[in-house]
Amino acid sequence: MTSLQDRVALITGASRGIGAATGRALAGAGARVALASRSGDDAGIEGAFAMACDVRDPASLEAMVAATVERFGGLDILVVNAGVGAYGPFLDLPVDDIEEMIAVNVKGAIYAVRAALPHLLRSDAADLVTIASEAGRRGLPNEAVYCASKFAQVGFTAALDHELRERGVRCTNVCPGGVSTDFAMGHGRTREMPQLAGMMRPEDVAEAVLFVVTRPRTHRILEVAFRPVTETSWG
Ligand code: NJP
Repeated sequence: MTSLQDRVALITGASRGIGAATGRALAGAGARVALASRSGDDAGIEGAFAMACDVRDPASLEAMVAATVERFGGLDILVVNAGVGAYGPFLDLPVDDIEEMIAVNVKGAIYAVRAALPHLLRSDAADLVTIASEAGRRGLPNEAVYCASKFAQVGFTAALDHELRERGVRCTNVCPGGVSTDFAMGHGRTREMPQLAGMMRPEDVAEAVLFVVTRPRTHRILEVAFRPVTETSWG
């Protein structure tokens, strides 16, 4: 396992849920962590740098990255995690929900990488980790636009792997099934849905991220996919 001591990690969508758990895991392994979210909450992570940042706004991402580099002296790990979801039959989805999923999940991922990459390229041990989804690996019922946004993330990160690995930046898609967070509650998802039975914990995803970024630099993990053993009737 490679140490995270002195490595700097920026995590988007880190005020709660998977992003906050990932911040705790990376900080616990010695990384200095920068936490981006609209609220700017530090999720109670001691020593973290937290700042309000809206990933729908490229300028906000540029400011977040600049402040992180100013605070910690560089950037080694970017975890693209901020995401939103709205579920239901395609024609029932309000336009606002469609716009929000594309703005946060697709454009937010692209502009986060655009802001961070010049600094990752200066690192001698850089990782880009995208928290995509099982919905980025196959089409799922009542998730058409969410799936489209997650397929976009998976394709973006997988394509960047070709451009970046020889330049020292490893690119990984992390693709979990249902995780027990606030995510999409009230937007067509309920905790009782049979396909979400036995949802995983945010810490399970954080451990996957920690595993990915602590691999020896001799190899890279392209994709980590994992789902609850208890899930039923999933597509
Ligand atoms: O979501 P949640 P998760 N700009 O709702 C922030 C994927 N995933 O942790 O801005 C900046 O608990 C928001 O903070 P705030 C999913 O697609 C999930 O479950 O202050 N930040 C909060 O910190 C997503 O990509 C499941 O409100 C923004 C965070 O994002 C990732 O995992 C399954 C923002 C969301 O916390 C994290 O989801 C799966 C913006 N515009 C993949 N908008 C699952 N939960 O089942 C929101 O396969 N945030």
